[in-house]
Amino acid sequence: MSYAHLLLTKESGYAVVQFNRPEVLNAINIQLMTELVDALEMLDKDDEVRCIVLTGNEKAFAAGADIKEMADASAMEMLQRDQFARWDRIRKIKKPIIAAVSGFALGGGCELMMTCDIVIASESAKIGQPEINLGVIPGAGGTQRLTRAVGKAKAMEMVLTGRMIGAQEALQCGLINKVVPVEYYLQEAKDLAKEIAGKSPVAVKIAKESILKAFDTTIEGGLEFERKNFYLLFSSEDQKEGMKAFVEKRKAEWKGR
Ligand code: DAK
Repeated sequence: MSYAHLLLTKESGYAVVQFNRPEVLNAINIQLMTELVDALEMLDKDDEVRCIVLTGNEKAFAAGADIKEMADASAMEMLQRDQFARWDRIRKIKKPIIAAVSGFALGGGCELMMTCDIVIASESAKIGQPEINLGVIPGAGGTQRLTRAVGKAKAMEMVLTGRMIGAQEALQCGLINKVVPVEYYLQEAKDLAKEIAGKSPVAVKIAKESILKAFDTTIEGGLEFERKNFYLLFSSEDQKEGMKAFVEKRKAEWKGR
């Protein structure tokens, strides 16, 4: 499968999807987004892939939606492009997605990063929601996911000023998982992907689904959902194998079912 704006590589147990529009700091145009959704859905169905790494390059993860593409659009055109539907499909990917972020992650780039499940950043990462400087507001979760991740105070500051924060500040406010020197951020993300790929695929998917449930339910509903999923896993071969392997003091061999 070849893409105009993405590079896709498969390694043992995981895949790396890299944005490839370096001349515009990986600005996300409709084609890139279409390709991204297509690639992620394809990898979600691929049994050889158990975890996905999403990355850009050292200078930019993604500097936002392509401003030139939407500058002259009318509200009706924006509605008809139905970009939200595409962004929503990323949220439905079942396998874990690790964002490996260096340089700019702005606007839609930051929103895409927040849609991922784990974020490894380089020390040079600059993260923000600068839409206010363009006369608009974030359009793909920047007022919602950011607020849930960093709290009202920080989200207000970032969205109302458009100011970027550095990797350390993003780490302190819980927006990302880890900061490493720029030469290691991608390898760190790959190592993590490999580690997750070594777990039971069925348990990993259900764990991701259960954690995400916490964002759209009450604690009561969430605990119920978790309990049912916990019971459900006792119908998997992986649960039998995992517990048997523990008792027999050997490494489990996951079947993914
Ligand atoms: N769009 C288009 N081109 C961009 C771009 C962007 N977001 N960001 C950078 N570029 C282009 C620049 O125009 C320039 O191209 P040329 O002029 O050379 O042709 C090239 O990338 C290099 O950029 P600079 O020359 O500006 O590089 P600097 O290092 O000087 O500055 C910068 C880097 C990141 C500070 C600056 O490029 C910048 O401020 N970029 C814009 C950042 C921004 O405002 N991002 C938010 C965009 S709005 C939606 C979903 C999502 C969204 C909307 C709707 N739906 C579901 C409906 C999201 C909206 C946004 O993200």
